[in-house]
Amino acid sequence: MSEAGGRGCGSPVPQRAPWSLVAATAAICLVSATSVWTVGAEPMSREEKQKLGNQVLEMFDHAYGNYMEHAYPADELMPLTCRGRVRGQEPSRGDVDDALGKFSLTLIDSLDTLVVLNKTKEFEDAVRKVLRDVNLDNDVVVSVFETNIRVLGGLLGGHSLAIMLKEKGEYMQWYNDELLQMAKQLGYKLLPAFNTTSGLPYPRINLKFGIRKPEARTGTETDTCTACAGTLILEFAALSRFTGATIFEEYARKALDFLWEKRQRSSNLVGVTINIHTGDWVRKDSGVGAGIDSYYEYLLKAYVLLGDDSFLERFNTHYDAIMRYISQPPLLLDVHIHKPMLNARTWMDALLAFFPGLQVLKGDIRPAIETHEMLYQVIKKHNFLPEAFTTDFRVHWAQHPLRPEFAESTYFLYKATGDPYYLEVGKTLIENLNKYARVPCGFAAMKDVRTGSHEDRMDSFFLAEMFKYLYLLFADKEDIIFDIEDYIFTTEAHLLPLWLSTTNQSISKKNTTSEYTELDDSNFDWTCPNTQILFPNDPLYAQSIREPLKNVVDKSCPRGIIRVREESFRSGAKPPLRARDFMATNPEHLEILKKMGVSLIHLKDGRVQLVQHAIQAASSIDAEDGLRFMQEMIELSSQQQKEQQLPPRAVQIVSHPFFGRVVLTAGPAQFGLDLSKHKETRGFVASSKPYNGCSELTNPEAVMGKIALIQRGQCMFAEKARNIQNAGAIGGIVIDDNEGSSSDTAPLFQMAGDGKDTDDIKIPMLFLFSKEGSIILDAIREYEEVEVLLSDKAKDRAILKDPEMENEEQPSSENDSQNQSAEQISSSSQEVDLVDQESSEENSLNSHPESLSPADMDNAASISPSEQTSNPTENHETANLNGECTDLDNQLQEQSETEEDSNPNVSWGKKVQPIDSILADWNEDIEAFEMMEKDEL
Ligand code: DMJ
Repeated sequence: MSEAGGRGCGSPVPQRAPWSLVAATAAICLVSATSVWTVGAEPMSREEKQKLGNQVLEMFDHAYGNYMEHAYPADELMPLTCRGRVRGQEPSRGDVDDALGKFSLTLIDSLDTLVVLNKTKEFEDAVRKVLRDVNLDNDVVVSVFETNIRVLGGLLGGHSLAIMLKEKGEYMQWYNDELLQMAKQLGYKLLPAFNTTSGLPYPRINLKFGIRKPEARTGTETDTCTACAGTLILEFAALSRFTGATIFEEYARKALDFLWEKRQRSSNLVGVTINIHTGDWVRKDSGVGAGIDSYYEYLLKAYVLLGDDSFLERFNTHYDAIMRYISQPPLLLDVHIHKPMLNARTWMDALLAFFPGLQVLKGDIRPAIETHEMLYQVIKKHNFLPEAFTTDFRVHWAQHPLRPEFAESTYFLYKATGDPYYLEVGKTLIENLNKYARVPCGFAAMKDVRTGSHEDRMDSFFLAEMFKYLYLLFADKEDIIFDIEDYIFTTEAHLLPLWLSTTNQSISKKNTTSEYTELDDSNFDWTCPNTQILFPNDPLYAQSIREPLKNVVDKSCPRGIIRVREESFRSGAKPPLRARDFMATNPEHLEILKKMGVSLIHLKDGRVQLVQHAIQAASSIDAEDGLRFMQEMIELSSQQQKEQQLPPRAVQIVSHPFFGRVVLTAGPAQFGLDLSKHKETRGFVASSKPYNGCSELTNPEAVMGKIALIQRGQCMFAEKARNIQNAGAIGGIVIDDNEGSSSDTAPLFQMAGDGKDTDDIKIPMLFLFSKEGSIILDAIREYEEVEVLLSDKAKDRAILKDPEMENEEQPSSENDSQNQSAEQISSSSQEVDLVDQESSEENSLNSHPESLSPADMDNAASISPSEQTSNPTENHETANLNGECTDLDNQLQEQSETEEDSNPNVSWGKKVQPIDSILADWNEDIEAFEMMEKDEL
């Protein structure tokens, strides 16, 4: 046990005012609960836990080994092309690349994971490599936030465990604080970012030239995200306390003080982005996910690590607001900081999955169990948590970059409850990673959880966090060579020792302002002390909380904004009219519209337009309902637009040595066999001659019965399709002729017909960008015979397996999963049903003869004061899920193209303008709704 009294998963120094003991008691809960579980989910045997732990080790070796072999010293591994990602050498992915500083990011981020996973020898080697190879002085602009949590945190975590090992006397005997010296060097490099009047850091810095010098190419930004400015204290304070250089902790505290000062005083919430010079909130929406997440996390953890009450007081004030406005169990929904009863969006992002873990640390177990269970239901439906999903659990953004937040919360909930259910959850996560994300050269992010297609990306946080939490979930105390309870996890899961709380404390409180109102403790009735009693008395407690949520995802009905004013219910008033229920021919509905200040305008060309004037509403409550109704309509219309466009398809390489492990994102065609309605097409590939497929094929014997590869260009897609079909091909893959194009950076591409009847084309046609196409072409060069599966969704590898390949080498984890083929087959077919069910629900809704569907409204003429608001897929200035700012165009926008621009009959996937609206008279709310879809992902 540490000097700081570390207990549970990092507890604070228990020597404070009584009410500040909330977190301390939470930690006590964690310990007592784990030892009392007797009934409920079947306990997991020690052997099974060990087996799963070993599986995690094998998976880590696969990820780390491939990074070291094929990517190092690059920052990250590109697992599909099996090479390193070097910034500047790959097409830019926008702000995501700001994490890459040419400093061997993945190696540094993995350091303390090696020790947790008992790979001490490898740790020693890795530290030597960092000291020998890593340069922190590159002329590259990096994100201050990412560099802090991943690199500074990685070096400090490495240092913390290096000195622990050295003290134990066997490993690292040569170590002389070298990692700490590097951390200090990096700390000084980040300090110029804080040169603002507010003390909030600039979002980016040039590692070599700092900020604002001409060579720096950065320093003109005015905004940063709250998490970006508020997620420094753990690393900076640790750096100060390790080194005695107080400046780091001072700067981080000053930034936190400023954010606290700027909180919205009536709601006690903070917005997503803030102007670093004026302190004005730039984005006034507020949640617990992207852009804000780790600000809250660091307030509570700063209290735990530094023992400073002011941080707990701030956290509790915010937490009270979160539970009052944002938490709508099991959902967590963004609201507007000035009008916190108004939801700012109708979807949630995947980053909020860390929140149940934080609630455990706080001691508030019930909502943690509820939200976690809801997230687990979403995962069971899609195998992974999509980057964003709606309140009725449809996919809003289908990517999944192997984020660890859900595993993190699972670990903390297991620690808190001791309920073996959470071990089963962890087992599912392991199985899904092996089944769907594992590729021969590491683990690949999911490009689309619906199709199972991959992205050539394995982020460093996958090694820093995912394996740590999964391993710890199944580990017993004796499986780890040190006491994990003596450390606190940073947001990147780096370990900082709790004894820092009593070291070099001189900076403490020097700059931290204090201005609080005592909290009403009844807000925390259900916090740890209660739980402590509940668990021993009722071991089924967690299960009883989960039970009502078991079908929350599958049985959920489509819904838009879910918050309905409490006072409406209290007064017995009818809930407000929902956009989805609205029928233009229903007189009662028209009456309600009028009350809400919404008028229906019938345009000359037969289209209908809705306009709202808040001042014409019968009351301010009706005006608010009207605004919400308009917001729902906009959301519905944009949703429907998305649905009108064809979803991506998958090309899965099924032959040796891929065995279905590589899944490429493919663009659909608006003609030929529809893969979503028919069975997939499987066949060997063959290049057509001529390669552009623009005339009768000269090698029909080669493509007969195969899937023909054709190059894009020189004639219409439909013409290519006809030529290969005439030659006997069973399908076609068009490969982009623009070298370097990739689905990682380009929007989805749809192949349109030629403006004529294309019913004669019966074979399926898919489009691959050049990078994905090269993966197939390279495979042909290497293995000659390459078999692929064209489908709407990657198929389970166990089903795909060619009997002839039965004896081929498989990773051990896969062998395990293959033994369960029967189970897998049934679960995958169930999933298909769910998808069908989902789409048929939507069709029936839209085909209602009387309803004014959002599609009708899409065509309304624009009279909106703000055109950008009306089309949520255009011109998005956003912050991404790591809390950075990015442009969403590439991700949300979908293209549809033919080969020739000149064809007048072709549908170009032009954007249909969604409903335009006038939202005058209520400027503040207009801003809130403008923000709704412009969110950081
Ligand atoms: C990690 O880099 C950190 O956890 C950060 O706080 C946000 N999330 C990513 C991984 O998803």
